Amino acid sequence: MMRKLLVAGAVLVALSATGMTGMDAQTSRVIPRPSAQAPGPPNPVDGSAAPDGYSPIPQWLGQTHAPVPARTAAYDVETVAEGLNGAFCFSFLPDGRILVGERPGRIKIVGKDRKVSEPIGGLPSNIWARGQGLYEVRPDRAFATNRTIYLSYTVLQEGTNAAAPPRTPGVLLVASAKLSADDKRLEGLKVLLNAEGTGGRVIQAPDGTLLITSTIPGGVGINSVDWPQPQQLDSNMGKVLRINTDGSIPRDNPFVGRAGARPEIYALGFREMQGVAIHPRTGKLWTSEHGPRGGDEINAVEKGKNYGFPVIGYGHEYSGKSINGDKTSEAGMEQPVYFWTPDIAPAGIGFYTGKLFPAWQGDLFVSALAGRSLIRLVLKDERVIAEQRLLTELNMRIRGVNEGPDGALYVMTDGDGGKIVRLVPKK
Ligand SMILES: [Ca+2]
Repeated sequence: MMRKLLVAGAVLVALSATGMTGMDAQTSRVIPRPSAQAPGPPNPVDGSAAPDGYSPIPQWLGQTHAPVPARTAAYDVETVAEGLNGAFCFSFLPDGRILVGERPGRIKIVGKDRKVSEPIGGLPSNIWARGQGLYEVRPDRAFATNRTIYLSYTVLQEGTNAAAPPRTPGVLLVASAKLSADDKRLEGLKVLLNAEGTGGRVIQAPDGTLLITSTIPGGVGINSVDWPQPQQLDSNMGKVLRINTDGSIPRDNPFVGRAGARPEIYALGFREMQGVAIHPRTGKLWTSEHGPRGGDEINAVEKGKNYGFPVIGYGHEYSGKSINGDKTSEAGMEQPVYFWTPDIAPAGIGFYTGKLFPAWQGDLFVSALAGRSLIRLVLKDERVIAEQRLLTELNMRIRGVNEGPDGALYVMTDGDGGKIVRLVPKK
């Protein structure tokens, strides 16, 4: 099985080296996937919080287990929306309404009256949602005038036996569409990129380009050493990718023109990034990343750089085995800004710049699934100087966090019966 995939991969690399580019090459390229999972309990794709006593040594004081902050703020929690099912992402429309994507393949809008709309129509009919699905729904920064939104979702690649698919068979596509004037349908859907990953998010950079995270297979029974794609420039998996909003490749991408390298690649060496945010001052992409077992990371991503996976890291295989002899650093590979071992399973992240909580300005907030909390990281440039866990009183898996246009902090919970709540200063 693995050999067949490798041979197919080699043929396709040869094809792309002959100058075959664009969607034809992307759809004909065979993207490796793990074989089907043995019957048994569900795969904990969001990571395992099981501590195994492994406690890797950080590169500097404060790269993990930072002290609690000196300044805190008291907050009240108000419910904004309820009854979400499998919500994965949310973002604000310019008028303050909230666009929500649910992973089974539904987009809903939360009105200013806090009512949740029916799912909007016109989504791609070929979304593969069994264990994968819709990962991103995000308005263009000029949505008010162009009505454009960007989506990422998984589809079965050509030739997959849908009756007996491999594990995480879906490949990640990025598309644009326009939201109809009555907010009821997507129109003019256009696929922009085959990002190849098992999942991933999309965010618009300050220069207008789209930054995409493309993840590799993970979970119990999958060994990191079998998935070298994050270090391979002929694969889009395990990367941050960068495209223009029409799907074309920016000419200043770091590997444009390099033989055998995918021109979409912006940075490499990642595992499973579920959180993306643009730093409000530097304009740099920050990501959250699930490590395999431990080694969950926050990274500040720079063009052309290598973030190390699976060569260096702070986690173990799910089996408990070490990865690459527990190597945590190497020349030419970037360190995470911060890491957690054991894992918290970080999902959505957001910077806070609002006026309602002066004590939180400039902080990064991280949703934690297994960690069942909202984590506040106090930053000094690209170092963490304090860590605080909020919303532990909810005892829920937290899926997403974003600052609202009103300066409140909005937080979304995971699973069925999920909700969006708003943190405001305590009265
Ligand atoms: Ca890393």
